[in-house]
Amino acid sequence: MDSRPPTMELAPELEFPAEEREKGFWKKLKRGLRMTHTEMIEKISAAVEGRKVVDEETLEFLEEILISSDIGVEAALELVDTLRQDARSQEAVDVLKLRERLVDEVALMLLDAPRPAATGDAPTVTLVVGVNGVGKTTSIAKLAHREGSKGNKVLLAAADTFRAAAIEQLRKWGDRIGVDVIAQSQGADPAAVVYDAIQAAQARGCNQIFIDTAGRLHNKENLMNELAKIDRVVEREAKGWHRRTLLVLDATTGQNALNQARGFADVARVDAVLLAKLDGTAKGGMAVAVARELRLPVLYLGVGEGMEDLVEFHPREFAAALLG
Ligand SMILES: Nc1nc2c(ncn2[C@@H]2O[C@H](COP(=O)(O)OP(=O)(O)OP(=O)(O)O)[C@@H](O)[C@H]2O)c(=O)[nH]1
Ligand SMILES: [Mg+2]
Repeated sequence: MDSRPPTMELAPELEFPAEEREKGFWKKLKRGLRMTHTEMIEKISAAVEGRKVVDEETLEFLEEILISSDIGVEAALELVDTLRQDARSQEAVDVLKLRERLVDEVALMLLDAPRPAATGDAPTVTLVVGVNGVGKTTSIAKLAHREGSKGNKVLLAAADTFRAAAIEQLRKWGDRIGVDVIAQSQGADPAAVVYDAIQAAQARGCNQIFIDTAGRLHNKENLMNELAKIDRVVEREAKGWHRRTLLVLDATTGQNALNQARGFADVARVDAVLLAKLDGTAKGGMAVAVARELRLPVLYLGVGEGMEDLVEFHPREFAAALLG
């Protein structure tokens, strides 16, 4: 049975509200982080082997391990520094406590990162952006499925009009999850598709719209204009709706994904990140770098190719699955 997170001594503010925990949450999160977790734990075990206390040499190994997990240099140095201070003030830190300390510190770090504005019950338009192949369309399907199962009425907008196959892919997902897809033909103006989608959503009483976009970043100006145009349509047509732009990053690309995020932040407002393909990489530490270095809230994690393979991001659970 693997449905509950391990119990650990954590500050009360790190406790995870049980009512938010979905069925299978912990299992999916663990599965998504398995490669990262295994690699980190193996390396940490090797670094502390034969030692009883955390000494300076262990701390140096640890620093390398943390950096190689893609949590970012800044976060790695800060974590190691905290442990160094522990070692000074308490004379000796037991190696058995090391992982517990790391879990706590990583969780605190993530809790300290910006959080997205609460949407309450407001109907929401989510513009989903990201470069080619990062997992936008699949993630939209997962989000739509998730919202649908919570009782929300969802509509998808096929605003990636660049390729006919992209529209077809979204339609297929729509059929599979039982959600309407608003589309025009290939080459149509993406903003016009979004306009149609908002009208349809209002007519059909939908309260969640997800907009699929094309992932071309090679021409920044084009992309900027396109996203700005979509944004104007949403602002004008979806009055009273909550608007957000969700950036999808491919976790397998590590530091490269962080650079993509910086690129997107230059051309559009980015409110939050969905970190996809966590299941296929040992670079799961990236979520920390996104929160810490980019100062962007991570909202969701993609942990597989199926419609159920999505988990909400929660700092304490993430830290526990990463290092606990
Ligand atoms: N393992 C795994 N694969 C994923 C995940 N998310 C997406 N994929 C796969 O990544 C590939 C690309 O996904 P898409 O959703 O088509 O990506 P996209 O960003 O829409 O791609 P473009 O529309 O071409 O820009 C597909 O084979 C997906 O099944 C994930 O969380 N885990
Ligand atoms: Mg796509």
